[in-house]
Amino acid sequence: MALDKNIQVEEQQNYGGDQIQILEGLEAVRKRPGMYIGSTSSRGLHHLVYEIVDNSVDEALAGFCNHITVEILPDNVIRVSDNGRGIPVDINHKSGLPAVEVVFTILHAGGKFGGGGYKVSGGLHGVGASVVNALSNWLEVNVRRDGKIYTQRYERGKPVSKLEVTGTCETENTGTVVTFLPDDTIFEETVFDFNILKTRLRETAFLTAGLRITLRDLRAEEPVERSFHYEGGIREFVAYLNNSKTPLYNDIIYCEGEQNGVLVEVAIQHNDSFQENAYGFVNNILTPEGGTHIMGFRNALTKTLNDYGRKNKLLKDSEPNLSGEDIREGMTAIISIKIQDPQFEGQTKQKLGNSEARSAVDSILSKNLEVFLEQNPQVGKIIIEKSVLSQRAREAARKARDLTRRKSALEGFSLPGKLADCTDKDPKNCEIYIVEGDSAGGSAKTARNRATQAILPLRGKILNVEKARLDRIYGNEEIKSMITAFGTGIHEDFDIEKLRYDKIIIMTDADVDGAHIATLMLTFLYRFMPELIRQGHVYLAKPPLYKLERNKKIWYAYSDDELNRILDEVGRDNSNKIQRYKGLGEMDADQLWETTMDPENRVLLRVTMNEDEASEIDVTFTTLMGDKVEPRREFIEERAKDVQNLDI
Ligand code: TSJ
Repeated sequence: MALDKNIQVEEQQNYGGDQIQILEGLEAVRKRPGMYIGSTSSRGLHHLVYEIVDNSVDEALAGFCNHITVEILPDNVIRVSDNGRGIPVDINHKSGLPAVEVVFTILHAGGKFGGGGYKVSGGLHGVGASVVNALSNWLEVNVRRDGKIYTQRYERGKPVSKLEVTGTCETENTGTVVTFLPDDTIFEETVFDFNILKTRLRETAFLTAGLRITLRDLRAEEPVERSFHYEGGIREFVAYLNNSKTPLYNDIIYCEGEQNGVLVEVAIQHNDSFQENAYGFVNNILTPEGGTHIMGFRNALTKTLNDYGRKNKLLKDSEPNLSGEDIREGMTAIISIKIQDPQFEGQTKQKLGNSEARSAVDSILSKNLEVFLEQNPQVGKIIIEKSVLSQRAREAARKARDLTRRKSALEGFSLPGKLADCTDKDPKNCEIYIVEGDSAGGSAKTARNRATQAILPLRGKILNVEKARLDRIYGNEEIKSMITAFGTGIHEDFDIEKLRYDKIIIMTDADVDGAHIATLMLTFLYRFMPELIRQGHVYLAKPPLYKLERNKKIWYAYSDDELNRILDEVGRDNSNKIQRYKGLGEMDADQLWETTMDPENRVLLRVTMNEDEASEIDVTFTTLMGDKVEPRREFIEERAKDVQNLDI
């Protein structure tokens, strides 16, 4: 196939070697990078890598590539290599440039060419290689094709050499290598995070069955390498997400199909938890806001299971239909579609709008799920029985909630008895300390600034919401008092405008138990009020680990490193008195104020979450809070080195 027919460049006026026009295109990218890659923060920086990798994934989807390697070289240079056909190098007649140069110098060329087939690079920010080139200090491309090695170099988007043959290779040895250094005058952050790349590349490997993706970090003396390769694709993704949970049946329900140009793949397995854990992907891009593909999925699931339950008398005629929520309780699922021209809608342009996606997912899943249930009646029975239990718990929870609502309407708004509220009523100035144990709660009440700091002591370990159904959660005293104290309500009643405190500060002992209680608290907030975390209202207090006394002077150290720094400064001899704090209770109120609560001196850790890693956050919580010991031990060992990193 002639290449010039294969390449369509959007900006017609850019043709004919009109260099100025072309440069203007990329200059626009440098002027307003956010428009093209979302942001110039760490997120945008990592996005550059995905933009390049997506091109290799397209080559894999087309069936010509089965291995992609991503390397972080010293000085945060990135190298992406694949064993595909190699980007075409012949001259594109319209522009007079080699095809590969068009890819790197003309805006949007990347997502447009090679018509036919499904392109992940045509997605949300799928703006292609030219944007990465424009935002790189330098970029080098290396193509192996027809027994030759071709090379070209660019600086800030402009070619500084012609495409040249720089060597030869076996004709069977084909592929593309792109190496680049992100421009440090554009990005606020230029250091790559291995874990962020690892999560995303693992996800990409799950979504592209059979493709191997290797990630290598060559910045330190000891190279670090991870390789991802899943013959089972999204089936293995679901198994991975359920790894630390107990599945309710062994099979992973799986189907794939195509309808009106939409490729659909779905994998489902229920576990004994009470959370829904479903992720939709459009052209390999996560869609947290959902859209038509998710609507089709939900409709098919609810209808097929109700029909199945009725037909097989698992649901009595007298019983109401199961709701979608009942069926999705404890369900882990991946819905992955590939579509030629995805339309994203809504405020954040993250919600899929294509109506053909809804009907494709709906009919492909309905057909296949019905067959699966007929062939696996034991699985059908388990899902229906679980859903009926969920339905009853939901009904009980609703009644309990209605009762509370009616009660508070009668009695007026009443705060929990244990809360020592602050006097200032402007939420902007106020903070609430959630404190473990009544005794630490007592010191905190004495220590606090009554005007702006409220204290809510909780008794012992709070309920693990990963392991409880809704009715128990809403019946739990500690959880009820947090909900009323915050003022926001919960679920469909949740309203962040009603939040009574700007900061919610979790204060626990600096030991293993304290960390466990903090995790239980975060789990509750993440599952039931994620908006509080998203908007940055949730913090962990950091009490000191050591008190050092020397010649009547006192220092507090919040880590072993800090203690050593102080000791180096003041001298290591026997006039040092070092106390290791085992709990908040060992400090008197003055010390607690000075070290942990005084806004002038304290250390607060803000809890954040990276929405790009949504599926990984779930793995974090269920691994930490689930019953299985082995996955938890592995997880903690793997993360032990960056425990101070609070991104959940
Ligand atoms: F776009 C890019 F430069 F960012 C990039 C593209 C970066 C990397 C690492 C790889 C690639 C890439 C592109 N890998 N493989 C391809 N394949 C093609 O561009 C290609 C090859 C052959 C034909 C053909 O019709 O013969 C068509 C295409 C689109």
